[in-house]
Amino acid sequence: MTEIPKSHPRYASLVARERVAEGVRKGLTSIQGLIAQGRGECFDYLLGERTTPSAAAATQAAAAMLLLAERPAFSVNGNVAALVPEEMVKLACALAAPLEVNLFHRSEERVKRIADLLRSCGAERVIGENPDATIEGLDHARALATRGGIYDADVVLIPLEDGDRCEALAAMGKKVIAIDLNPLSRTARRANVSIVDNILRAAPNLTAQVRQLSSLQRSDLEGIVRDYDNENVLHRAVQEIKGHLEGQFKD
Ligand code: PTJ
Repeated sequence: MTEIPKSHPRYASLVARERVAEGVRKGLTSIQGLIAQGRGECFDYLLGERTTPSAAAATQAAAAMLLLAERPAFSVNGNVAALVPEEMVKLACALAAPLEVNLFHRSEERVKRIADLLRSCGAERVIGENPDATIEGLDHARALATRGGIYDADVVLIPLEDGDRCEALAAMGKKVIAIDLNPLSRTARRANVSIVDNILRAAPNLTAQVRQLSSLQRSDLEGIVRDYDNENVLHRAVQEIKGHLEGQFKD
């Protein structure tokens, strides 16, 4: 990896870029993952590279929804594996949820590499290497799923997901939580809860929220989910981008 000096004003962003590039070199991340990272970087820049108040509200609702879930499951793709493998394992452990490797540009070799990486980070349950079910409405490789994981889950966390799969999961009656820096994406608009934040910040924030809310009564968690309005949160995210941009040219 290229050594990035800590003093560089764009340190965090450049390190993330290096991690995804390293993911490609190690056979974890697809070449298309570099483009996805670039798109994410652009939206993060527009948001001011911070967790905005609307993202914090979405993160809290996501944590409540996950704590209420009977069968939560987390999807991991090549970008997620490159950027936050340890954080995904911590989150999965906090909720005793399986991590399912689920790829858009699927190759069995890449699935195995990602699964092995998650296990080496201490994951208790990693699936996806032997899919035994298909999600209706999707063409072949993207439809592959695993019973006991995403296929049977009532709540699914889908970071950096494609819009079709988000829609297909929602059509199966699942509650869907997305992490996606683009508030205008089909994924963000179709999910029940959309965390418009960089997964580098969103994953540890979500684990912290799960721990913090875990002592609440079910009725309090249900209240948080009931009061959450995803359309309003996406609208706020766009306003936060607008506010940040206007702030750049104040004087
Ligand atoms: O590993 P695979 O084969 O499953 O492929 C994974 C990618 C991400 C390449 C694939 O799912 C894909 O092409 O995704 P898209 O359609 O480019 O969507 C990715 C979304 O994630 C976009 O809306 C990006 O803005 C967003 N995004 C990218 N990087 C980040 C991000 N959101 C949060 N944090 C990021 N670091």
